[in-house]
Amino acid sequence: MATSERDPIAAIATAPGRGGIGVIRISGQQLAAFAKVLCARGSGGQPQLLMARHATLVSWRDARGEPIDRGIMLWFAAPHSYTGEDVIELQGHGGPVVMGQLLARVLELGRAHAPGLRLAEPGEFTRRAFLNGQMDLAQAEAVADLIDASTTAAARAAMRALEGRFSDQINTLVNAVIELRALIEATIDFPEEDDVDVLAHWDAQGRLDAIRSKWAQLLEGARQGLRLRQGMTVVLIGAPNVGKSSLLNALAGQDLAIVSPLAGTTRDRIEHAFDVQGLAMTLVDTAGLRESIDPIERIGMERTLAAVTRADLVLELVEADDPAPPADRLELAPSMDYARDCLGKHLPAQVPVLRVRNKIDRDGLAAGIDPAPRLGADAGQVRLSAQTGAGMALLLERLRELAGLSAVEPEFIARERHLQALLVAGEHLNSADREARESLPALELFAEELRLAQAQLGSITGEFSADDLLGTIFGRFCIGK
Ligand SMILES: Nc1nc2c(ncn2[C@@H]2O[C@H](COP(=O)(O)OP(=O)(O)OP(=O)(O)O)[C@@H](O)[C@H]2O)c(=O)[nH]1
Ligand SMILES: [Mg+2]
Repeated sequence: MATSERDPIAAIATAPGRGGIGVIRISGQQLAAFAKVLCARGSGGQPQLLMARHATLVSWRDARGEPIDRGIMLWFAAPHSYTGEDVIELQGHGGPVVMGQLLARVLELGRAHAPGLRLAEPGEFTRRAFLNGQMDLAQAEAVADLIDASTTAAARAAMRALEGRFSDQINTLVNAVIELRALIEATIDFPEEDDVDVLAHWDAQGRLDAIRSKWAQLLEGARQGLRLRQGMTVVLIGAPNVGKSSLLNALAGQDLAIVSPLAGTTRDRIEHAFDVQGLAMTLVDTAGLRESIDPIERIGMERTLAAVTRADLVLELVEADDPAPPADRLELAPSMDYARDCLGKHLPAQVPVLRVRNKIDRDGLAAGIDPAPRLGADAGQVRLSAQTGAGMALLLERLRELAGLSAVEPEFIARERHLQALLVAGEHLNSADREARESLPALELFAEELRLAQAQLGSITGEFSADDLLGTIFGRFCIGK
């Protein structure tokens, strides 16, 4: 960070736009004198006393004495504040002009009374909270995830991570690794002991097994938390008229896409984000795939295929009475030669395909779900009617399952960074395990693998963290947080 970590900083903390109130936040060291200046005169024109954590009514005026706004001021003395520094909050009326004027006045007064006062960079308040030990790195990330949460389940999981549920489990694991390391490293200095005996004496294998099983649990938790954070993109594909747009409308609960008995109705890609029992899902309706010479329809099909390449799941719609059995890869009817050639090129091998047999009402069939008959890309099939709604609940259940979310809500929210660190830590734990099982194990190597695993785990909570990592993390925050 180019600017000083120690300068006082100020920013509008509320979202841009109009709102009932707007908040300006100031953080820095030794801001008591500045706070007094900012609340110099109360509404009655009398000098005021500012009490920590008490609301004080203040009128703010510009340099000529013209009123800017009247609002509430709060004072948090270090270290009992969000950042761990002295913090001042000004709550005024939430309009962009009045907030802008008030912020300008704060910066102006700061020149004389808060040397170095400048605008805060994105995430800088939270960065200071982390650097001052108010929270660890995983908790700081949870702050941003809470603000960004698009479903209730994601918000709850972010809040639990913010309260330390994830960090506590990481710390428990780190402590177990440290303990085992300490036992082994203490014996390395006594070469007269046989290495195999040392490992057996401390039950190194038993301890390592316990560490690895705790690690596996945490990895699964992080996977679930990551899915919750990232959501899932589901693309609807199929021949024209199978009812893709009808299914989108049914899932979204509103008429988003035009439905008609004419084949080739949808040409543009239509996206809708919604909440499937806590999972943020983006559903993409696409142009039906068929042999066509219509140039616009062909562009639509190109877009369909492009959408497939970034899908987490493909819903392949067919008519309920379609004789083709579910395939272990996406296979299209012979009439869709053109699309098959393109899809073969576009479909990444790992994208699971869930076949949906639509219009069961027309054929008098029952709603139902078939589990995936084989492993691989085939995710099974669901029989339903987008028109009557029969079988829709089964589809939603299957979607959640395919998203990898178990019936219980994920315990905490997680990021790709956490998952990677856990995976690398797991590799070191595996190497330690292999070493311990050697007929002539080397204690140094065993201890070294534990140390590397510990460093990876520690990077999640920020115990070991590089400056550029902090830049990446906090740079994505909003200003004022
Ligand atoms: N009976 C019955 N008709 C359905 C069902 N779902 C869709 N349809 C009808 O099938 C026709 C085509 O539906 P759409 O949703 O427009 O199909 P589409 O796959 O989006 O078609 P394109 O946009 O042309 O690719 C419409 O007349 C729908 O009313 C269903 O579950 N049962
Ligand atoms: Mg359509």
